[in-house]
Amino acid sequence: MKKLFLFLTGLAVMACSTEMKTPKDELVKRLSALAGNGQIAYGHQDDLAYGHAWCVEDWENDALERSDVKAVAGKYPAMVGFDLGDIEHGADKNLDGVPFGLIRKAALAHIGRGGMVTFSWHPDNILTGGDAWDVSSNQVVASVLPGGEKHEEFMGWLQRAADFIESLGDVAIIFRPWHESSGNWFWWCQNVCSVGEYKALFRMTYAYFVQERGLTNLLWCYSPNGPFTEEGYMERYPGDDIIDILGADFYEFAGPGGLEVSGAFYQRILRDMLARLTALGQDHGKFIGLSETGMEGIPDTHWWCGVLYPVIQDYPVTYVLTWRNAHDRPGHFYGPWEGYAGEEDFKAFAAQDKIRLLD
Ligand code: BMA
Repeated sequence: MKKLFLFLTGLAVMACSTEMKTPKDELVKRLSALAGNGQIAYGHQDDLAYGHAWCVEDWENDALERSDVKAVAGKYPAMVGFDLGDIEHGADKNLDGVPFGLIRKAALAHIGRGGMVTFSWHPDNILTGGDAWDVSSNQVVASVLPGGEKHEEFMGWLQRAADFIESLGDVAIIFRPWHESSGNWFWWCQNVCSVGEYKALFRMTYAYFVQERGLTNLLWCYSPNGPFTEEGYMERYPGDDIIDILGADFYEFAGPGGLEVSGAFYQRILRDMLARLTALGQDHGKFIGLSETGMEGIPDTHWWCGVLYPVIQDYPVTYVLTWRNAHDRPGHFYGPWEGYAGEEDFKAFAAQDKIRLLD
């Protein structure tokens, strides 16, 4: 506990002693305050772009005031996530059909209202022509690294992603590329690339964005999926010099044993993960975040207060982001919406002292 206190005090001192000028400084200060006060920002993917049964149509003329979270809890989430998938092709819309113009406008609107924004990225598989989930080749990461047959083309993909981020102007974003590397479902996962290749991919991305393009307002999040051991988590860690947030992704799945069993299993794994992340965060002087979580369709109507909150309340996790409420797939939702069976439970979760929505 003492170690934790010293670490948090250290972060707070770091945040207060320097002159607060850049948007990145402000975001660091904000995360330090959350960690220091034992509070957790609630985030929701795509929150301002669409919800369970609606979607922003005419985004250029829309004030973007609709939000499933706000409809239930009266406030926007503290953080909104968006995905850059398909930006690599110069597409108008991302892989889920969200116009990039809308993503830019929604991100700026949310930041303007005092919120935080995070970007993930599911780029296609440049070697096979498949999508991010195409793991049919174990040569993809090697092919995009310097000397690889796809390196130049891939640098063009990084350029388009960097162009988009640059187009937002002087705002700070939490950037979380190459996520869930400990899984086996993306072309950058551990089953299809070596430790060295993964780290090189991450560091090449960082070097291009930050050193070459001068995108210095990003906070970089590394987010393997759970469960993991400390060694497993750190095996592919790109390095303290480039990572700001130790993230983790982990979902609950309703298994054959029923909700009670799956809830208890999720809690056990999550507790173990957050305990490890807390220790790693202290050792490396980094923020920690639950960068993706949820339960598809939230069949457990007490999931927020009965399953998630009892675990996260015990750890200095700065934010928890639940995945998207797809407007075109009725059962594919991870956040609350008006009329969903667990509305009261979400309201009670949002009202907890430790949980921050956008005030
Ligand atoms: C997944 C699902 C997909 C989506 C992808 C990227 O978890 O929600 O439908 O395309 O995320 O947002």
